[in-house]
Amino acid sequence: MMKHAWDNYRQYGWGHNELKPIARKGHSTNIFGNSQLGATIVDALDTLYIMGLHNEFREGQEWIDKNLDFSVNSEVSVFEVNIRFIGGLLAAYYLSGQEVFKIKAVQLAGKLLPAFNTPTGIPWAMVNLKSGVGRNWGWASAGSSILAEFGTLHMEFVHLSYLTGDPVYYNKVMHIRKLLQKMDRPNGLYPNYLNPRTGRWGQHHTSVGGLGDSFYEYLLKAWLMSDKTDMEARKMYDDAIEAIEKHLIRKSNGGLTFIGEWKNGHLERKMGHLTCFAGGMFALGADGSRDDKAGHYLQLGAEIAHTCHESYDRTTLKLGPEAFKFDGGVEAVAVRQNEKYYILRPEVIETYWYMWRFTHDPKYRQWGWEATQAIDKYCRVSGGFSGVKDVYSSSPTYDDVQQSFFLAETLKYLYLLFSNDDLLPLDNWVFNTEAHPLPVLH
Ligand code: DMJ
Repeated sequence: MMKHAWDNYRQYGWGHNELKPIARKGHSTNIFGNSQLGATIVDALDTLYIMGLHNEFREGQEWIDKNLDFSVNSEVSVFEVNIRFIGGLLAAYYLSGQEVFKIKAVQLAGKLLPAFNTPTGIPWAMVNLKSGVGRNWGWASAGSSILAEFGTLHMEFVHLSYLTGDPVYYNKVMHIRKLLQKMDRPNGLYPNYLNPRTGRWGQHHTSVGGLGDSFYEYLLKAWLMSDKTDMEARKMYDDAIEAIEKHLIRKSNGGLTFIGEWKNGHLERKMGHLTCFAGGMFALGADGSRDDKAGHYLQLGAEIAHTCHESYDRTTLKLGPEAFKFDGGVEAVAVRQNEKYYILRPEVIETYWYMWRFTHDPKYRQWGWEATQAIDKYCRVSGGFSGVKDVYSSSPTYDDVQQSFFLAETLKYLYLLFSNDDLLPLDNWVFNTEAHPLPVLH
């Protein structure tokens, strides 16, 4: 499947950010700006390396060496470029030892730094790589920056300081952490929106899915990446998770544990596909948890994995919808038409893989195999892999996008699920939110 995805991108989309596998041409979205930055190449590199696809890896390296240029007049998402490009380049560097990846990662990081020039030091969501001018998404509450965006820079920036000896990157992300630590949190929850001019929260909406997700993930992973010495990060994670469990996690009438969303004092009984990553996060954070609740968090991870598997199993295609409800007799099923799509996302498989590593219960491989077969049956087209618009329809239509995270994450987690534990052991490696492995800094 990796060969099929890569070879078609190579043939029809080379150098573009992503591939349209049906139109057989390049594709891009506003997160990458208007330049051809080869997002799929950078995102896929470490997966190619891990799978032993060394010729393909070399092709990617050559393209990066000769063509990847960040001095372009293009406005990109700071978060997306950090997790996919800086994360991808750093992982490729650590795995292969090739200097070019480190050099490119540092060059790119330099281009992101102007985004931090705000009155509070909370970065803008977007920055122009040439002019350094930053701004926020028009749709975000009251000109706010997004928690999951400015809160998902820590791992990569700490590694940049480690590799260059320059503390500038470290200082930027520690400043964000200190600022967050000082703020009042309604019910102990972090709202998704924070205004970078005033330093005040925007709308009180809390989510462990889109807009919030990887902020919590990076608190835990900051601790793991520091060889469990960064106790401040661990405490922030523990506090946040306790509040989430109290206010957001519920059991449905049918006995399915789900994580809802908090909107202005009201719990919305809806869970996103993105939220399913949290099963793996709870399992990963079990060891070292407060009051010796390791068994509890492993169990919570297993319950989320089960719920997310149900969201796949209750569809026609056996692929999970973008969001599903637990309301009015409905359990783990999408209700609105615009929530029925599957865009090759990794989160459910990511959770299967973590649960497999921690329990070796064969059901996780079984569930991963079901997902593999469904993707290969319904998302494979002759020009690559495509998302589908309705997982409840037996004749789905394609969205004609092969997302770069399909190669970075979905296929990597599947490969790891069926590999031995000594391939990237979790004692030595921490995966960034785009599944790029970075070493623990002992
Ligand atoms: C990826 O880019 C990352 O996993 C991110 O944290 C969330 N969304 C996509 C995949 O769904």
